[in-house]
Amino acid sequence: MKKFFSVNDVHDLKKLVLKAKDIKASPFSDKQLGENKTLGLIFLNPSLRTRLSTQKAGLNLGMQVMVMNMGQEGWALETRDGIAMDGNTVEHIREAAGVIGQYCDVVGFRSFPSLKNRDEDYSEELFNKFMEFCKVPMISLESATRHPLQSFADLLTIEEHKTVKKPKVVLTWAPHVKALPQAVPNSFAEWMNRAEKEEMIDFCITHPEGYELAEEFTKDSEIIYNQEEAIKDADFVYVKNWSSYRDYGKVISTDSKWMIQPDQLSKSTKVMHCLPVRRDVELASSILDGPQSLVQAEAGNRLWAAQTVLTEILSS
Ligand code: AN0
Ligand code: CP
Repeated sequence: MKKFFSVNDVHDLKKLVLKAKDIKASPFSDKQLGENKTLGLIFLNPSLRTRLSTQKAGLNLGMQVMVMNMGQEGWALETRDGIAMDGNTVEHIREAAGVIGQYCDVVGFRSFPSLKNRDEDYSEELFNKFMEFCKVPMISLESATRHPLQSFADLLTIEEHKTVKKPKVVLTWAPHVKALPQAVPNSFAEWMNRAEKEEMIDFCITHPEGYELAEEFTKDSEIIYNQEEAIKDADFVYVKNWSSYRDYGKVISTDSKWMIQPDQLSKSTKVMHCLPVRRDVELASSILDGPQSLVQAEAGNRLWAAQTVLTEILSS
């Protein structure tokens, strides 16, 4: 594996999940693999789970790990070519990424979308340029349109907790006070579509009208506008807010009826969320604190997803 940006970088999905289970069962069996190798984790935006789990994954493999909150502590980055840098940006991505690539053997990079210009965000210019100029294998720590380490951890969590061969997985929109990226639901849909193709799950999506995600991620997934109908009989309900893709970056509804109530769930339904979660806005605290919640299991699995991806990159 030379990069981990989307599910398309995964050759064999089932094998990758099995590998993650093996690594989870025996986390230190490859602790020589990363000897004398450096992992750089570059954040343009905040993070708790991604930062700590990916750092720990590198340490478990014997890597040296450097973390930089570039958004706060780095020079203001320019990405455009052909302009005189006489404004607020101080350093061009060509120089910055080139320098970081010399110090690291693998680079993880987080950059959220602007949510202002859809074409720019969906071109993934920032991630792609960084990769072009740093010249070492790169891992997405959440880019403008995807969060593959999260989706991988989510699939692992589903595989571990399923009680039927082909569980029903439902992605549901939830209310939020702010405009959030589509990266997590895009990526989840992309991974679940692949898992559905491999007969691992059944997948559908529910959201208010106007919150349709880009078809390149949802493909021909069923979209059900009635949440109650969609989540009925679900084995896993994946809760996430996102802003509109069509009316790009806008919050077009904050309808609190879309926050699932415990009595809407059947007893066997498990509830997932990538975190951070706004309690009693996106998800009822009684669900989060109850036995149906898998949020801690998902966050725990972020470590094994990251360690599996690093193992694949280091051994290729
Ligand atoms: C981010 C998002 O929705 O993409 C990160 C989630 C992992 N969430 C927030 O900004 C609250
Ligand atoms: N789920 C997730 O990526 O969390 P952080 O934004 O805290 O890294």
